[in-house]
Formats: sequence, C-alpha cells, structure tokens
Amino acid sequence: MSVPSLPPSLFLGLALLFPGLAGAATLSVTVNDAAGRPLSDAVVMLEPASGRLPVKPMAAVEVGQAARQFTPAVTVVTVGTPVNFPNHDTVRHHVYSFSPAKTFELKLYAGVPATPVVFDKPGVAVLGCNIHDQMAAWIVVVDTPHFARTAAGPAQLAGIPPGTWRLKAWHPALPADMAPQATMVTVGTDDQAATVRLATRVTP
Ligand SMILES: [Cu+2]
Repeated sequence: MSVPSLPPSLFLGLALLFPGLAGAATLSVTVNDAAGRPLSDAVVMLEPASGRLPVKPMAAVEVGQAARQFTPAVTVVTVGTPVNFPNHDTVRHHVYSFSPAKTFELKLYAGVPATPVVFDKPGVAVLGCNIHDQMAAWIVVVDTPHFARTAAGPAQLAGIPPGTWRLKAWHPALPADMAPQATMVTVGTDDQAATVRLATRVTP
C-alpha cells in the first residue's frame, strides 16, 4: 500500500496557522558601555515608531531578598505587572522606591507582603532598603511586548515584524534616573544585528 501524498490544502492550512511569523525577523542587540565593552544585564525593547502595541501584564514575578541583597538585581516587566517582594532573610527589610515610574514603600517586614506592588507606568524604578544601604535593584517597566536582556551574549528580540522601530536600551550603569536611550532601527525580513553604545558612568 502506498503512502498517500498530503493534499495541497493541508500545506495552505499550516501556513495560515502562523500568519504572524511570516517574514518576522530576530534582532540581536549588543549593548556596549561608554568604552565599547559589552554589558550584561542590559535591557532592550522595541516600540513601534508611532502608536503602541497591546501588552499583557506578566504573572508570578518576584524580586526577593536573600543574604541582604535583592535577587535578581534587574527585572523587566510589562506595564500592569504585579510584583511580589518575598523576604527570605531572617532580618526584616524596608523596601522602597522614590522613582517617578513607581513610588512605593513596604515598611519593615518579614516573609511575604500581603499584596504585590503593581507597576502601572513605563520607566525604571530604582529600589532600595531603608535598613541596608548596600541593597539596590531595578525594575524596568516596558510598554511593548518586544523586550529582552543581554547576558553573556546579545539580547535576542524574536518575531519582529518588518518596519521601523524605536530601539531603546538601558543598563544600571547609566546615571541614576536616566531614561532608556532610544535609536531608530529598520527591521527587514531577515535576521539582523544592532549595537547600541550607552553613555554609562565611568568606572575606575
Ligand atoms: Cu534590608
């Protein structure tokens, strides 16, 4: 018995299942410091040149405290995301942010605060602890579904439709309260790479 060949209509059906992927490209973004060295923990995002794309709040995001440090130090969330701040230490912490992106205070507490903090505006919230001056963390709130971060290699922004985009990049080494730095990029149908140099603080 011979194997029947697939009807052409099946192939058409498979193509229609993924219309959003047709022609979408991956943009690899390297973020360098002022001296041209690549930065890890940089946050990159793509916004449309005009208008905005719908975003969904993320679920189950945590910025914990352990060994008197925030963990992780840098967190990226979409607008509207609730964030929990569980304290895993035996000492109490007093977590706050005075940043315009989100001003809040979780007064001296142990364990898990009863309600999460909702990050409802785009921007960067700088976190501190009133008790432990060395504790610092950053929550980057993005108003786009296209975001990524650098690690050992470039940040990978996948599934980007062709067009002109505003590429924004941010890193904790930028001067305090400096907004993400923007540049325009044109994305085609092929994968491509971009490099952003940030005016980071000079480190000795
Ligand atoms: Cu503390």
